Amino acid sequence: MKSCVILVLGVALSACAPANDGADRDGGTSNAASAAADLVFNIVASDQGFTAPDSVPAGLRHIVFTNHGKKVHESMFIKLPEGMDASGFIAAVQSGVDFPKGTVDYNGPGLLSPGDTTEQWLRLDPGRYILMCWNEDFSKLRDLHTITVTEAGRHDDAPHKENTVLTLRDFRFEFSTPLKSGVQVVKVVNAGPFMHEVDFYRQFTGKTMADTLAWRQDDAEHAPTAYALGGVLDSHDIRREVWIRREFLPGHYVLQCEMPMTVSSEAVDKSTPHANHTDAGMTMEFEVR
Ligand SMILES: [Cu+2]
Repeated sequence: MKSCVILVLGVALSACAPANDGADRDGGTSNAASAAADLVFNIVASDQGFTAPDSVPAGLRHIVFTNHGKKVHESMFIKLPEGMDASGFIAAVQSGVDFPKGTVDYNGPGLLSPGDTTEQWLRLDPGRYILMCWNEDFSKLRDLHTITVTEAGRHDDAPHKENTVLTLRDFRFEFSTPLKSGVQVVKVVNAGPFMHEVDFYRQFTGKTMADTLAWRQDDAEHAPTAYALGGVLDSHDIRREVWIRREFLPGHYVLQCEMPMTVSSEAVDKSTPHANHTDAGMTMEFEVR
């Protein structure tokens, strides 16, 4: 087991207890070491919820997302409309609504395996937000972490210069230059007009893209077939740019967009399957050497 230390607004927090075979090798130590150089906005997921600051200044924020749970987790920023609190949001989701009326998606780190850590830079506007993991059993959702983004203290953290740009298109992925091994900065942009997201997976030895898509389609029934490396979740404003920094080990990779084909504030019958962008072919496989 490796161990590492992340600086949380001046408070040292021990982190990174890998919970599955080898997931820690993807960047826990190196990412955390680089993150310690400046003040970061730390989000820690567990199987019960999130630990994160209650308040943060607006602007381009440097986020470090760590998964201390036993399950794969993500952390979407969702801006709440006036008059809606976290319990109102939960009630809407439990009624089958993926996009409760008036809420605005603001990106966030995508699916991440237990024990792993990833960094991201994304822009937050003033308002009230909740952190949401869509990889959950919504019937059991009780409490969501609420964050107030303040005008006071507004500033931009500077992302590192990107090594490659990943463009999300209708319905495919395009790198400006091939992704290399090592610690890499990936700038993610959306060419639209659809909203998109990207999840990064490094395949377990011998697994195929079909295996990983099957795992993701029915997470509860399948053992993982790949390490989930923390991609970029969707945003209603498709012009937003997000930077990821993490270590990419040599191996076979799969990208996937799980965005629903229909973005609606109406309740959806979850008992029948609904098409998403993966069904429209928005996947990619490639090798990192
Ligand atoms: Cu998509």
